[in-house]
Amino acid sequence: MMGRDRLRIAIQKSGRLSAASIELLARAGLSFRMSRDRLFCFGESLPIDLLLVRDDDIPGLIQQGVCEAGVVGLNVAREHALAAKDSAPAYDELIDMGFGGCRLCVAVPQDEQWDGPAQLAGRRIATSYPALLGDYLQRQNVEAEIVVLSGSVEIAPKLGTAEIICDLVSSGGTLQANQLKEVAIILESNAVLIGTRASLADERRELMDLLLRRLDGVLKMRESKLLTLNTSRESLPSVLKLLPSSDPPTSMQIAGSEDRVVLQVLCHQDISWHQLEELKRAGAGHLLVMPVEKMLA
Ligand code: PRT
Ligand code: ZN
Repeated sequence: MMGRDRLRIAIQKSGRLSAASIELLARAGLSFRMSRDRLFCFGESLPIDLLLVRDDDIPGLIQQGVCEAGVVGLNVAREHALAAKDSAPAYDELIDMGFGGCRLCVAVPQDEQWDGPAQLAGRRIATSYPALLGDYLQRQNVEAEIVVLSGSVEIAPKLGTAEIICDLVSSGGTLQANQLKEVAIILESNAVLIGTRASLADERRELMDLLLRRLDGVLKMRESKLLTLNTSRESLPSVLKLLPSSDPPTSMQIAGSEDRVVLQVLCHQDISWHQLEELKRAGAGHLLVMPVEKMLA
């Protein structure tokens, strides 16, 4: 294949993942100009363009080499990879994008008592995820009939198509409204960036690495907190030992005080109440934890 010097990322055209995908890419410093047909966005700040498509088409587009990466639910990425079991996966799961959370569940009628997966033997189960469901049943050593539906799986019991379903759940409201209850989780899903980093040899390899570094930075920053505290010089060594971060802290002298210093440190994960209490016991005062996102907003 001829080398290309622009990278193409496929994202969902309209649906649950569209806005968050664009927002995250924008935060990573990518800006775009939309084509008239609204199917293509030309990358202005970097040579990275977007294709706007149905999410189900994204794994196939990567496989065909039409684009190098895409944002899909882990449910779509895994379903497609499992369905193509004989061929090597055409993409890797590169980054968990941290949005679009849901779970693929088995749900049974509310009035059915649940004693475990063996209960699914010989039953009809409606789903849009036959490969993931088939894999789950196999792991549970259960044989059941899989009825493939492309949408509105939750109404299958009412239509008499199947009494059990396997579908995505987020709030649980849809199951409840259809007198169903969740009994087993097959997959916890988030939106993921999938792509073909390993097989890229031209400029696209560098662009992909740049994109991954930037997304990683944005996602880390999303979870980051800035911890500010002050302490006496005497307590400083024991407070420093307890700081919940591997980043070096900044220290500032308080004006007019010889003894007290202010410390600030960026923490890339949650800071527990227990950690704060330990810092206080070591002599830290005026502790303040601020999400970095709020400070930038
Ligand atoms: O047109 P296109 O094919 O691109 O869109 P689509 O209709 O296939 O996808 P879309 O936009 O509905 O979902 C895209 C992705 O969002 C999915 O692949 C999941 O990774 C993720 N996601 C997160 C969800 C949900 N939450 C979700 N709740 N996808 C679907 N649902 C549906 C579910 O199927 C059920 O009908 O919402 C209903 C359940 O929601 P609750 O809140 O009532 O439990
Ligand atoms: Zn879809």
